[in-house]
Amino acid sequence: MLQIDVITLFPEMFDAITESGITGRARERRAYQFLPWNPRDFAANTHRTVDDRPYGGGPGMVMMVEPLTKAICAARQRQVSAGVRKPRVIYLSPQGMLLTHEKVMSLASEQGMVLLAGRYEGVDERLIARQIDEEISIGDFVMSGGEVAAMALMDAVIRQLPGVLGDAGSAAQDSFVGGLLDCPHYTRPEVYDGLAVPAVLMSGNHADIARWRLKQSLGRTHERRPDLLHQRGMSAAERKLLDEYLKEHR
Ligand code: 4GX
Repeated sequence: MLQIDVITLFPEMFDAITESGITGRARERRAYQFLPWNPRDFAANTHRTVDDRPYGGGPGMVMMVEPLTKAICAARQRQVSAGVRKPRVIYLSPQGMLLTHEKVMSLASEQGMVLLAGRYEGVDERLIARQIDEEISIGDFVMSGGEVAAMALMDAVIRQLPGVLGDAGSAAQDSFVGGLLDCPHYTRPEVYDGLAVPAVLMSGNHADIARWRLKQSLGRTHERRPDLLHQRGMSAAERKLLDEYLKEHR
């Protein structure tokens, strides 16, 4: 069972994923174990202070090294007790390397991870130097805290765990698995507000349908994420399909 410990000032926020949907069912089925740790429980004073003013001045507050270190060590020890050989400690921050499908798959193959979800302007750099193995960002934007980023990472990892998705929602069919964006999807009615479902999807010809879906994926990736397409490359057959797509779309 994957062990996930999270260091957070807002443990209740994580109910959003541990109690609902696919990630909630996966927890009930013991695909992973989740434990939050509140750094306030490790604070040195009666006010439970975990932040202080930044050296050098400026606005905002910085998370202190000591309560965070104690919380991380408690989480690490719990992971070791649960059988995790070498728990990775990950700090969610816009300064980290961007999260990718490849990184998600690699985390899903580990025994456990400790996530640090920070608040305020950031954490004391010496905490990062001594306790953090890896800094990960979920995108080039700034949120009010690391909790939503930690939940995004957890959700992406949990749905890759064995037995979490059935055949119907197989993770192998996801966008990015083939290095391309997903194709469009349709359900009833056949015509909505004058927009018909593409005829090929009503044809019952499974080879034609697969070919159409790949063509759409190639076309959308070319238009929206040319960086992904250049990174991945295309076979001669795919190049032909993309040329067809470009002809059909003006
Ligand atoms: N991808 N945040 C971290 C605290 C913070 C502030 C300043 C370092 C410097 C984010 C993201 C993200 C908000 C998490 C600020 N840490 N995390 N937090 N984008 O925006 O991962």
